[in-house]
Amino acid sequence: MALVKSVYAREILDSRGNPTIETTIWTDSDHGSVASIPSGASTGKFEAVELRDNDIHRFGGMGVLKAVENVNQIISKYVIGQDPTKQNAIDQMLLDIDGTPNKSKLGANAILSVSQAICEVGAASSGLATFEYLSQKYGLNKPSPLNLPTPIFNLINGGKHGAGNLEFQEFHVIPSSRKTFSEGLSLGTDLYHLLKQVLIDKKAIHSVGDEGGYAPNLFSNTDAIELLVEAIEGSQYKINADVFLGLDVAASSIVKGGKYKISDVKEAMDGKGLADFLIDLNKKYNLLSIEDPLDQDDWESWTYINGDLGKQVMLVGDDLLVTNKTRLQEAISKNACNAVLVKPNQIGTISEAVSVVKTAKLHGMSTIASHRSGDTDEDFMADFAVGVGTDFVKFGAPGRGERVSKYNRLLFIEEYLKSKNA
Ligand code: 2PG
Ligand code: MG
Repeated sequence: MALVKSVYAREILDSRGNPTIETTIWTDSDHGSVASIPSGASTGKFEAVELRDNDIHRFGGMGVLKAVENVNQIISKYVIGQDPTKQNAIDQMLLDIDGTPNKSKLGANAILSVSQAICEVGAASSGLATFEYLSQKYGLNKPSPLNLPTPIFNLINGGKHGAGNLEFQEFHVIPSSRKTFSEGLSLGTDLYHLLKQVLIDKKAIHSVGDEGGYAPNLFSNTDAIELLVEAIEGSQYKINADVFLGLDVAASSIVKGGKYKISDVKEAMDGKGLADFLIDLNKKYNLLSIEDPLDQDDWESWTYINGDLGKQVMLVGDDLLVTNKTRLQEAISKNACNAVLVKPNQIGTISEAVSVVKTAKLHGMSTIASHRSGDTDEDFMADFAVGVGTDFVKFGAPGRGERVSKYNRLLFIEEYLKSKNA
């Protein structure tokens, strides 16, 4: 049995040029792992605490030296000597050392960097790829064999990730899940390139936003959807057969005093008004999924929209659920949504994120493994998605290194599984 020999954290940069934490773990069997942690811009208010230094003289207060110190000075003492394959026990120990409900003492970024590195080194010391290890450990993709998830591509970046004029945060194209992963990926890149040409032809801005999607200056959110339709119509793919549309409204980022104001509608709307707007939008575009259609506190309107659209559309809780089992159980009891976005850094340990996937599956909900808008070249989430059998992944546009590292890892896994089953 291998035991943890060293744990070492340091500060690196994420894709927005902000500091983040990276932790390296070695075992006495000379297996190693390196885990870096992403960071959101449109964060839910119920997320676990991302510890920042708030020292305005370093990185505008965004430094993570306290989190780094918490790993090197405190957490490492407990983790050295542990069997890294005991993921749940180590995660529980991390929760106990922190002792707060939201990981505010040590920081969810510090804790997750260790939890994730433990997962990867546990896999390595077991002689398994991380996705195989997760699948064997948790058995969540049974009885079916290991499957590749369907990618959700964010081709237009609005909200807090874009140029400032689109209220909705993400405009997605989603290949039919009948396609293989690599077919889906090439569909995503074809449409990514065609959309750029559509923007150039319209003399619109075609530079990209935080997640690699374009961040054009448009008049309304509906205009952005129309651009996706135009790109698809100019392609070899059939809309609503080969490829579907989706949105992340990220409504918690646009709500003010219980009202939502979007450029498509003159007056500010209450929750029911926005839900009705989205119900109408769906009649026109037959959306496959709508993430965070309403604010994280607006349970009543979530239940209303889920009652209307829930049978046809994936209504995805991101800021609503924050990868938190208690919030997920509340959503289940209120019938508020039918799908869950899974971002381990919203909750802070791998085993808690796994238990959210497990609960969602038990209740027949769809699951989506997700990156963050500030990310690194870390590809762990690709292994996580395959290993626990999420239905979808959301890793941004098929462009920019921190996005394609994850898609490329899925390509590798697809090829690996094919050769193994051949
Ligand atoms: C989201 C995410 C990722 P952020 O809202 O779904 O796309 O954005 O990481 O900024 O919260
Ligand atoms: Mg979201």
